[in-house]
Amino acid sequence: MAKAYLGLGSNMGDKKKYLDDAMDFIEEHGGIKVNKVSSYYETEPVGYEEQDLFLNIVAEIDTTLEPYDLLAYCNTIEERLNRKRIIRWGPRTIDVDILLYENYTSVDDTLTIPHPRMLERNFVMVPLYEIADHIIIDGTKIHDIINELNKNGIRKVSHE
Ligand code: X6L
Ligand code: MG
Ligand code: MG
Repeated sequence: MAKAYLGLGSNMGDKKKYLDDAMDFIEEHGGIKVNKVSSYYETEPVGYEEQDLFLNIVAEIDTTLEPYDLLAYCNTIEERLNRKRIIRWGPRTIDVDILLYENYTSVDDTLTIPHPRMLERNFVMVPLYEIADHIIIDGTKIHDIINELNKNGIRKVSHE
């Protein structure tokens, strides 16, 4: 079994429902066991700013899937939840990213692990730190990455 971290985001329609539906698809896969899920975070859009706020979460999984098979399943979830790619970095019903997969590193047109520029993105690092405060990424303790990060534009939300 490999330990991996997934980052999920939504900024269209019922954002929480899209995140929860995506987590249901993840949980129902026989080769994936969900260990931990972060709180929900409302986050300001990064990259392309003329769009709605995002809701972001991070999940820790154990999986028998190899990285490319896990990626294919993430893409299947995006298709099932009707993701359309119209504007680069634009609005989406759901985005499911592989952030980390064991200590695997891959730089490839279809899959880059760790996820590109994740260390600079508070909408990834803050929820990740909540559920994995001990991990080391690219040789740096997550605690040290978090300390250097600007935490503006991110707010933990309680949906009851
Ligand atoms: C310069 C150039 C600086 C590009 C930043 C950052 C591009 C992030 C794309 C960038 C740049 C991205 C989410 C988001 C996106 C999300 C929030 C991306 C891809 N996804 N903003 N923006 N949450 N808050 O999940 O991450 S688009
Ligand atoms: Mg993505
Ligand atoms: Mg993304």
